Amino acid sequence: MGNKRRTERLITVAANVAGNPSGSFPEQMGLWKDLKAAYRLFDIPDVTFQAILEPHWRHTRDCAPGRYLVIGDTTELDFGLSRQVPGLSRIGNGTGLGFLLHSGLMVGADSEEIFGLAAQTIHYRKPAPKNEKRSDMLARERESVVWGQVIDATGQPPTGAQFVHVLDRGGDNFEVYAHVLGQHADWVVRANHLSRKFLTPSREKTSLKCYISQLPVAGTYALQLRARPQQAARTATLEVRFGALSMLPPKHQSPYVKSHPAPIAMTVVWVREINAPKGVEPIEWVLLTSLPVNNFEDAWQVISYYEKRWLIEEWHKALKTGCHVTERQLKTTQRLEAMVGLMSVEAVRLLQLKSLARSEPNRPAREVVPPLWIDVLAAASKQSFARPITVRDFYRAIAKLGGFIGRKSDGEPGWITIWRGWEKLHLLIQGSELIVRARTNRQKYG
Ligand SMILES: [Mn+2]
Repeated sequence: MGNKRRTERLITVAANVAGNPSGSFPEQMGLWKDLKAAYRLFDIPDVTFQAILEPHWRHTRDCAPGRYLVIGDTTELDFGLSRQVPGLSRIGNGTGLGFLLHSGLMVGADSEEIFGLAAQTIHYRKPAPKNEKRSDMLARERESVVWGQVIDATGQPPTGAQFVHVLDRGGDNFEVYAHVLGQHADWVVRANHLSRKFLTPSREKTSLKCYISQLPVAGTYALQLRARPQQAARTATLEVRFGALSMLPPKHQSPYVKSHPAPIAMTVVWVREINAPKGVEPIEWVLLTSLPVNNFEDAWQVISYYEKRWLIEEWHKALKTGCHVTERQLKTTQRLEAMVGLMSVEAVRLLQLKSLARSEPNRPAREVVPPLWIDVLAAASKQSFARPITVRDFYRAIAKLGGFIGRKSDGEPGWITIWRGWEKLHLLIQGSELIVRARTNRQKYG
């Protein structure tokens, strides 16, 4: 942050935030002097979104050898139309006021381990000028550039590591693939336009839709789908096809695309649900990838990578529902951006805990959280644990504190109960610390 005092202040602010992620800023800071100091910190020109997050991004990217997914996506942070903050831009069909946050979340390719954020950028939507000519529109910087910016900021993987960028349809863009190639990385991206013309291995121009329809079935697999609102749980049977092709450069070219004039080779993987029950929209994904696909197992792996994309949706939920970023009453865009920076890391921590509860449920909680938290939680939830508390026990006990009942039919706890429980736990921890302090004082002064 430029000097030691500021950095220490930031650490104090972050620790206060961590204690109560869903609390308001005044609640999180507790004391008026701490709140004022936090606002003062956020007003220093050097204390930016970028400066707060840079060490976290660097630490995430500095990974051990292995394959990692960098799941990229944009979320709209809408602070509400009534907000008097100069500099916010119209979002969500003009009904909101805020900015776009584009993030790359790094997770293990073969585990669900959450490593953190590899890179992020904030984007303010610029209104299109009235009566704009088409040529001007194409020349203007488009919103899609954020994908390339985050890919470039993620950069080349360290020695022995491989980055696979996993993107939804918003990322299906020639320019995006050129950026990924430029960073010696790979991609799995959901195709956006099935009518788009590709070059087949026999150098014919054909639409993606035509090309995939004549591919042979490589294999089928069964997928267990959890129940969702208005949809019962079911086992879906999925058919998988794959084939090689090349994407042609677009007709309208930005200066960046002009430097990558050649078609880009890739593989299409098409997965489609067959015999879906009536009234249910069958699952269908058309995925484009740079990873080698030679058989059904390879294709299945590509699909499994895309299936992990929901983790970034979970992170967005953690940031919005959990950390309440859009309800925070800060008065400048710089303060709002800095707050989103702090909360970004906090949301990663909460997602890590949730993911650990699923991937390593039997790991002793003691290895993940401070012992005091476990003691307080065990006492508060009136549970006697016969064995050392596991990550899963800990997680479910927090959810129960937040109102989760935990019958078999309730499934896994949702974010809202988790936040409520987390908040209560931290109040209890603060309370227990106050008692210890009060007792010490009584002993001292009698
Ligand atoms: Mn998206």
